Amino acid sequence: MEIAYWNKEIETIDRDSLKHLQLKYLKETIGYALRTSLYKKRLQKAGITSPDDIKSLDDLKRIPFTTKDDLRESYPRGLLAVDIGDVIRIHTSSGTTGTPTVIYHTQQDLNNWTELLARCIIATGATRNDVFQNMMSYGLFTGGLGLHYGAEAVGMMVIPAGGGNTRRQIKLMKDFRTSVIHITPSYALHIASKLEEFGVSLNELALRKAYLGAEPYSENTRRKIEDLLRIDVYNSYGLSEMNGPGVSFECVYKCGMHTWEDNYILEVIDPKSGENLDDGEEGELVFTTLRRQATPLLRYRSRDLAYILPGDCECKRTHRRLSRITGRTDDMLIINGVNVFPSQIEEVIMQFPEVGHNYQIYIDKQENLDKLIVKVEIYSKLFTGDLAELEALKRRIKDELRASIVINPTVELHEPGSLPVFEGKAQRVVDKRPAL
Ligand code: DLL
Repeated sequence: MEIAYWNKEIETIDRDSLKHLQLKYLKETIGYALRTSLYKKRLQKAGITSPDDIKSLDDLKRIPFTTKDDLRESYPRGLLAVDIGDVIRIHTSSGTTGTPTVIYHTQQDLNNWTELLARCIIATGATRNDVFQNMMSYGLFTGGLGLHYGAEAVGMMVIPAGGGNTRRQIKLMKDFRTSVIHITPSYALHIASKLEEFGVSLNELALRKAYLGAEPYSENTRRKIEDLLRIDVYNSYGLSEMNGPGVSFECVYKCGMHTWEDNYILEVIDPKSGENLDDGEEGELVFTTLRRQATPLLRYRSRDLAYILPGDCECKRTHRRLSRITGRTDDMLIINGVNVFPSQIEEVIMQFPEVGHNYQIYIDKQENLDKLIVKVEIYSKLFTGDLAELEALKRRIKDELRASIVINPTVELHEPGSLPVFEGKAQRVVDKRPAL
């Protein structure tokens, strides 16, 4: 098979040269990190006051981990390493409470990110002649704009459709001969189930490939989507703290996701002890940015569990491959690709004086899409009152939730004592989605 590369030299670089490059970039990154209030203190404590204090990649272990809480506590500018005038874009993502995490980008940061996505796209065998329909939402979420610029750099015709509006998505795919889609697994299944309803057959479409990510899915789901849409599905992993998509992506051999190690140092650690694990051992993924100026992050704990696939890939790329994400070490939920922490929901509903002590977060599948139902107990006297008042309360809770978690939940009001009570640790989340 003829293998195409976007940047063959760097994608197939020998491991020794790659490590050399990592060290050079790590020193540069330390230089940027020392300009932020958070890292200045932390690095000094670890005896690192200048990039020259980093002599080898092993010195990375002297640096403490960075957590999502660190990002939240540094909001809005504690991790900004450049002049605000040099920042040209920000992206944010949800934190465990109302405070989001923010990543700033310089022009060079965005150029680097675009380069990574161009590599990913070419690695899947797509070309400039493909028509790319981006069904990830545009905005602060990184799935939309991230792939968008990568696809443009490759020279594809980009349809920036964004998420939702299935009828229009299908019409766009048909009218413009879309050949590559970027989409969450759940939305891909939903679209597949709707083709018939909208009177479109697969023969009228020109689909070849789909890039799926932003939420967990299994090999079986991949095969199902490949069969239903008659396409090749490629797994794509990323997180907003590491730019977003473009961290790890499958090549045409679809045997794990190459992680661009000239841009990220990837460590797999035992989540309990923090010790580094070997290739093949499952643990928490920890990333260090190597090419980011505006928001360098050192040893960021992703909370995602996976392992590195030992051995070489037939595509000759030397950047190591990640397994599927096998789980998380925290309670973050991913609902139709959107990350939600139960604590965010609790924070919103407990603002309402009408709300009692108990609530439940219930998630299920409906027409292949995730459905979120927030069940809350309210004080009984409210049930004897006006129905319209209850409806208004429900709407207010729903609106506040939507504003906070960017998902439109169904809100149910319940009488006190009607939701399950737990003597020990409350089981607030009931996730009825089929196992992966
Ligand atoms: O979801 C970035 C992204 C967009 C990746 C589009 C791929 C495609 P966040 O919103 O910060 O960023 O969510 C990151 O989503 O820590 C994982 O738990 C989960 N996740 C992302 N990709 C995958 C995947 C984007 N392929 C969080 N498989 C991560 C399983 C994934 N989980």
